[in-house]
Amino acid sequence: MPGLILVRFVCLSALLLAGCVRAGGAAPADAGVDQAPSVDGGVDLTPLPDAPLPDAVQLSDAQLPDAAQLPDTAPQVLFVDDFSDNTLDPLSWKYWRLAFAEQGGKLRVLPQPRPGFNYGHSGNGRGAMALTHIGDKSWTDYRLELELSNTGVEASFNPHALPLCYRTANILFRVAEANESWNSPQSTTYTLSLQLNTCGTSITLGNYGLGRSNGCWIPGTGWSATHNGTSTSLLSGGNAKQISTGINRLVVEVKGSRIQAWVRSAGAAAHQLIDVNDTAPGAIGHGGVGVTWGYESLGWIDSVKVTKL
Ligand SMILES: [Ca+2]
Repeated sequence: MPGLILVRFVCLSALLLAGCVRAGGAAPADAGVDQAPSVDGGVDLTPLPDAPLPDAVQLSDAQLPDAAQLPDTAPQVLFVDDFSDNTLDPLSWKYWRLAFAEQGGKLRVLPQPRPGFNYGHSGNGRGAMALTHIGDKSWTDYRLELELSNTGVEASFNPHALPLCYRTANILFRVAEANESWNSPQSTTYTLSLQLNTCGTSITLGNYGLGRSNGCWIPGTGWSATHNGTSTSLLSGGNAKQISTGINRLVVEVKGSRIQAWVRSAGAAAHQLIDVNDTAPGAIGHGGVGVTWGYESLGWIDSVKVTKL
C-alpha cells in the first residue's frame, strides 16, 4: 500500500475533531492508486465461502460431517439501522455534542448543540458524534457499511466562524472507549478520516487517513494541546476521486490485525482506500462503530450495517 507511514505522535491537532481523533493528513502523490477489488458497479464485497463443501455424492452417510461441523457461510448481521421510523433510538445510539433527528429516513445532525452539553472550543467539545456498541467485546472482526454525507456549515450555527465550505468526517471503528467530552477519559478507537470538500487551504477533497487513538483526552476544560494518551497515524492518502462532496458509500473491514476500507461510487467499482496491518502494541481488538462530523459541519448517515466476519 503506498503512502504507508508509521509515526507515533502525541494527540495535537487530532483533538479537535473527536477527542484525539485526527483529521486526514497530507496526501502522498501516489496514494490514490486504485486497488479496487474486481467487482462491478453493484459492488458486492461479500467474500466467497472459505472452501466448497464436500460433494455429498462422493461421501457415504458415515463420512458426512455433522451439521454443526459445517461452516456457516451465512453472514451474521450484528447491527442494522436504516433510520426509517423517524424516531431516535437512544438505547442503540449515542447522539453526542450536537442535536440529532431522524428525518426522511436518515440520521441527521441538527445545527444546534445537544441540550445540556457544554459545546464549544472552550467547552467540552466540537463536532457531532453518533456511536453504537462502544466497548463491546463481542464486536471484534466485522464489516461496517454505511452511507455518509457532509452538507457543510450552516450560517445559523457557526459559533467559531468556520468557512461554510468546511466538510470533514471520521468513521470510527473498534471503538473500545469514547466520551462525549474531550475533557473526560477517554478515547480509544481507530479512525478513518475523510476530507469531503476542498475549502481554502485547510482541507482538500479526496484526502483521507487512518489513525489510532489510545486513551486520549484533554485535562481541564476546553481544547488544549496538552493531553493524555497517544494518537498514531497509520496511513495518509489523497487524490481519491471516489470520495464525494455528495453521498459516500463506505465499507470498513477489520479482521485480526488487518484493516481495510473502500469507498463506492455509483456506476464504478469500489475503490480501496486502506489495507493496513496494525500489529503494534496499541492495536485495538474490539469495539463499536461511529461517525463524527468535523467541527460545526452538518450532514447525515443512512443504511448502517455491521456484519460479523
Ligand atoms: Ca429510529
